[in-house]
Amino acid sequence: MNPTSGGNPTTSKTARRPIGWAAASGIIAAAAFLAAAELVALIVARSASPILAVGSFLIDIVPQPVKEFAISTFGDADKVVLLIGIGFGVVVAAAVAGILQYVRPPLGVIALAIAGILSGAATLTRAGATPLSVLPPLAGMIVGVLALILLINRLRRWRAPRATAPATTTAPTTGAPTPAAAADTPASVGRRSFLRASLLTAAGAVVVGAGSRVVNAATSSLSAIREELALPAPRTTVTIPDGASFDIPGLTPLITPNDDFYRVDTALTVPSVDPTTWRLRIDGMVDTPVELTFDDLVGMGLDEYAVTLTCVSNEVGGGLVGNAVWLGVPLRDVLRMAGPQAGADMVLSRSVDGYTASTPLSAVTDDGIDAILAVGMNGEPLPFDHGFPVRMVVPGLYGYVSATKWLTQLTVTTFAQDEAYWTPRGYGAEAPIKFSSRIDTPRAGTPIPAGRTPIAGMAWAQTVGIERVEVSIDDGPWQQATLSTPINDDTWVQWFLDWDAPGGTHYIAVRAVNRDGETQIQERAPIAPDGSTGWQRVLVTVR
Ligand SMILES: Nc1nc2c(c(=O)[nH]1)N[C@H]1C(S)=C(S)[C@@H](COP(=O)(O)O)O[C@H]1N2
Ligand SMILES: [Mo]
Repeated sequence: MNPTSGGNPTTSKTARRPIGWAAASGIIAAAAFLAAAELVALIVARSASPILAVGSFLIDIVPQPVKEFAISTFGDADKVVLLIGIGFGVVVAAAVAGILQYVRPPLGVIALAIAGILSGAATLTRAGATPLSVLPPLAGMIVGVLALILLINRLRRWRAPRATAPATTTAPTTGAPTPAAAADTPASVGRRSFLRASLLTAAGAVVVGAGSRVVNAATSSLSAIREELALPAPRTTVTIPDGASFDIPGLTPLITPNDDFYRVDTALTVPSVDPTTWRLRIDGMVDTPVELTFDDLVGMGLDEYAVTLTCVSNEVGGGLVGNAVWLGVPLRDVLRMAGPQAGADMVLSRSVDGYTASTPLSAVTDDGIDAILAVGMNGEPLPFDHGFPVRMVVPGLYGYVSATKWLTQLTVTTFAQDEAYWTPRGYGAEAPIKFSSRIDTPRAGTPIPAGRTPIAGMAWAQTVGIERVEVSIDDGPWQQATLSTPINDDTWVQWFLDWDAPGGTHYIAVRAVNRDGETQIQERAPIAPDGSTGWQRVLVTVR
């Protein structure tokens, strides 16, 4: 089977091989280091990829003449050459670390730790570095050290029996041992265990590392595209009326900053959609199917709309509600291009990731409802989390039946014929927002000092408007709160009631009345199938 193992060379080969395997272990541990770092970078600090940080650090510290030499010699490929150089350096250093860990433990671990500290320091020198930037190299260091210890220990276990009993495992005169005999020796068990661990670690590192880097690179070039996206100026803007917001500590701001806006979706990773290749198809029960590019869409003219979004999963008093100034195009104008046919009663909107929502056709075609395709949110292109480049916003309907992000298709159809993502999962096919009110301050669990203090919060009744908000203290009479001036009927309002808080514990309850004269439903309902109801009542402590 193995004609070369007839003579004496086996001795020297056996002696050399563990060093080779130790070097390989070091390289695999380094791969695990980089892969873990890339994965954590993707999650917490996109620009903190250690290998790129070290690369840009080197670019920064390299003397100008060397830089010029590199550019004149390698041209556009200078960065590739640099990365290959670093890669080569990493491989050599990692091999040395592996050998050190085998012959002189824990020198290899120490070497990896130093690499972790140095690359962590390099990431901190980068522009835009935050304290989170040290996490990728730190995670890499931990994973790399663990991998190195694991592999070198297995390597040692494999080599140990061979050293003590070499004669029993090989038969130099007849060649290789029989497979059955080999399977039973401690050496071959050790060998298989080492090789399996090496292979799994190496494969895992390649898949995780390369995958994370590719996703990171793809989405960061998209970040650049988003950053440079010049949306046409709005033809009309939202005017915030005087008295639209109160300056009360603890009260939610009237407009929710994008970073604070709640996020709800089924997407495990945020879809990357390039606006230059984005298309919106409008099909189904229409006279002429239409396909729009991003430029077609924004070319229709953009206007600002202030709309408060609400999630069906918002519990009474909860935070899954936010208000933004959206920039977009009326859905009715877009649908009119295709010409919905008689008999249709639903628009099934579809996201690039397959998510679907069922919206009543009337809600997106009625003149009185500002249903839009939004491309901007609070003065910037839609954030990736919130549906870049195009999403739906429909006042008065819960997000899951109306606010499709990363939108790519609108199919005009019927409720009888089609159903959306959440419909077979226990949620209503149609779900108008149940108007509600919420207490922001004082909060349960945060004691307040006795004396004058505002009770304040938010209330919303999209498309109808809030008529008044009433507060009851310790189940006493309902007192009318002061409302902020609404931006429009689609946005929430703030409210407050001055309270001379006596010491002790008190119940505060709130309810709203909408402009149709209806009082908020008192009876508690769970979020499924179509939204919670109930009056919020909090227990506050006054000291
Ligand atoms: N593509 C897609 N769009 C989606 C969802 C989703 O899961 N996938 N969730 C919807 C739900 S349930 C809500 S409440 C809103 C939330 O929008 P936001 O994350 O921008 O606040 O998005 C809607 N649009
Ligand atoms: Mo939602």
